[in-house]
Amino acid sequence: MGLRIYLDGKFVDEPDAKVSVFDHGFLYGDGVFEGIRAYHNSVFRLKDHVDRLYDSAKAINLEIPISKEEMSNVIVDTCRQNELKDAYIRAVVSRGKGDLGLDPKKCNIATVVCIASSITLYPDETYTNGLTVITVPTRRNGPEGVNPRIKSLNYLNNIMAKIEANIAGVPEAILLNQEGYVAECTGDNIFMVKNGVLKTPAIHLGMLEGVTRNEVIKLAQKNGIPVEETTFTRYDLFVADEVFLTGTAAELIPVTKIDGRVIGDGKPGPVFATLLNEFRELVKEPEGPEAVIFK
Ligand code: PXG
Repeated sequence: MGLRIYLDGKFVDEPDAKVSVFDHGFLYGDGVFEGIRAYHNSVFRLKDHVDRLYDSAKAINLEIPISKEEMSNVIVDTCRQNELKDAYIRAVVSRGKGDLGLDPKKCNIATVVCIASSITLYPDETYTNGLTVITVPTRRNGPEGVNPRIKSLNYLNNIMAKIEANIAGVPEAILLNQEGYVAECTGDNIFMVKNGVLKTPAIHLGMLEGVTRNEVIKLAQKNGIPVEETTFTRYDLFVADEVFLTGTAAELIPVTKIDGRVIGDGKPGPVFATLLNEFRELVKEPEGPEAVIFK
């Protein structure tokens, strides 16, 4: 059986989940989205993702035609409809159908889509051997343009960086910000460890404030690992003891080579191991007020 997709108020079969070619999400990349995971019948940090979706929409002056509560129910119901215990969920809100001009005034109502599917992960050995990544010429777009905190449907900047990684034959790219400081990767945030201190770029340097990033910061604090949200360069990454990435899909993934430099001893480090372990514990048996169980 194919997927059941939520589209503008109802669930339809995948072949019927169609959006107009006049939708400004298609014509202009005008819209916002979220990538969310469910573990063991529970949507992970649903509130954080829904809040970020509505903040992204607010920032681009896009009115989402359903409430946050309705959106949360849509996300959970999409998992139920597809009988998925573990899922990768995509919530998309586009400006909706307009005319060929870019003016969003012509779009009467936003299009709301929710897809829940299984997830494709990095192969197991990546978690034991680590990724080889590069920094790329494409810079993270700064807040003077489309603010990178907005999870917009305009991912071309990140896609350019991904293409540069593809051409170099590596799976991920590190983007620097306009000033040359480390920002993030194409779909993941970045962390480094030096002398026992966990460091990640401060949000104001221009990046998406990842849900996973924030969880990892909390887990580090809980485990007595000092954390700094700070500013660093490629040099700091080259001489780091450990580097790893965080994101909804990848969870935590180690990086063992950057621009040809071996990081630390070339193996995933102890801080990474501790935090990955803690993170996997966190998603194992969802409980507490933040767990939305949909069994
Ligand atoms: N930075 C960017 C630019 C992202 O798009 C993250 C960081 C991590 O955030 P979370 O909240 O997931 O911890 C993201 C989100 C993909 C893909 O297919 C990944 C994202 C978005 C869209 C597609 O790899 N990651």
